[in-house]
Amino acid sequence: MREMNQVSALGDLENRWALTPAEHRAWLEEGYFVRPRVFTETEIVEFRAAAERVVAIAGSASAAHETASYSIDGNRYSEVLDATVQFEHQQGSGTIRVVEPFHHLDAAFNTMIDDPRIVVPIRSLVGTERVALFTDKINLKRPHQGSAFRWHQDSPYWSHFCSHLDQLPNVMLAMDDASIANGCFRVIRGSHRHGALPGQEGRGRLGPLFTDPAYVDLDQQVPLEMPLGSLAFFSPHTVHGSQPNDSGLPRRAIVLTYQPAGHRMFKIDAVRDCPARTAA
Ligand SMILES: O=C(O)CCC(=O)C(=O)O
Repeated sequence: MREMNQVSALGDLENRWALTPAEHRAWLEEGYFVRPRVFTETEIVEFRAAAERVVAIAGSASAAHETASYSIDGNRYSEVLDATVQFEHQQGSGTIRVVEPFHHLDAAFNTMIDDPRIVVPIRSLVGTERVALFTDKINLKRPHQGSAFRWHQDSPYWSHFCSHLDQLPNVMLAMDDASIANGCFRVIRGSHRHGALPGQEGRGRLGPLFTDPAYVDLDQQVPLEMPLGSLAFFSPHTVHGSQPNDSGLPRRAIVLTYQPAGHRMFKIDAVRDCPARTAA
């Protein structure tokens, strides 16, 4: 009897976090949707602490392995601990802007990847019964120094590596209240419908990864102001970016990207499948 109750409770969880018809429509038509306050403040405080632990070890490893550092188009990167660490763009800055991937650097994140609040809707967006992690990033915009992310799609970045580009949904978790003032995430509504768009050829090595402005309809941009704990789901083809953080408040976020089960991750040569669906 107890076992039956447990199965039924897990089934309820599946139903509770399932994609709604409105979300499914928004996904198809607009290329994104937001679920506010999915994670509690207490959980987010723990994730922030875990994120700062990851940043501290990534910073120490980068400092200890100077030879792992390199520069592209004037920006500094470091390859350490099976992760790519990006530094802020100001000359000589030691402030970390992005760590990708990071889930293997703290147990709290390895558990989060399998959370039904994320995995249940993600299965519908991938379109398979079982899903796996593709890649994961911590994006940090520190007060008064977090730089902008230029308009881009993720699909061109992954296109040389992956043949299931249409099945790589992203989910962003807000670890701080995100507002226009602290450089919230922005999407171009409906831009995913055109697939992978032309990049900016002749604008440095990274230029081709940024979307040609002729294809970015700024009238359709939506700043995703959202309270901490919210999730923003967005398509790999959705053009997105953000403005600098000129405020005195941080804007930290996690972005997870999933794929059909059984495929290796983008930067780590291993398969990281999520648990199977629980029968209702
Ligand atoms: O965090 C942001 O504002 C932008 C994130 C982004 O563009 C990305 O992770 O691809």
